[in-house]
Amino acid sequence: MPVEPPSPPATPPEGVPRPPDDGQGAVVVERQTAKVVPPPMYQVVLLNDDYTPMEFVVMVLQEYFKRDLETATQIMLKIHHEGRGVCGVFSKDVAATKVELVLAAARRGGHPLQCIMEAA
Ligand code: TYC
Repeated sequence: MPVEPPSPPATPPEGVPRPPDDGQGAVVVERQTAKVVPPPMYQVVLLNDDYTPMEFVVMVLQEYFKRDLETATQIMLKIHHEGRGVCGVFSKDVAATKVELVLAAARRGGHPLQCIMEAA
């Protein structure tokens, strides 16, 4: 004999919110305003100086910001000519980690390269 699947409960189980009742036998579903706010984003910026080799900056952009050689070279030249340039935009934690990694690599290499993060 086939077994019938259990029918769903007539009322939602404990803890499950119910739609409001309008008192006239109709169920009113309220429109929810969007509550999900996107996380604040931060841009990681490299600053120009007179001593860090161009090749090192290009390597940083490739290694830590996953830029291809052509894009990395363009960004490096923009920094060289304009004083600063955006490497990428990230969540707060990721941006902070990138800054730490870039500064650590620069110090290991003996370069004065500066890297900062700022609200995007
Ligand atoms: N200005 C440097 C030079 O002439 C190159 C450089 C580019 C340094 C970008 C830092 O963020 C920088 N060697």
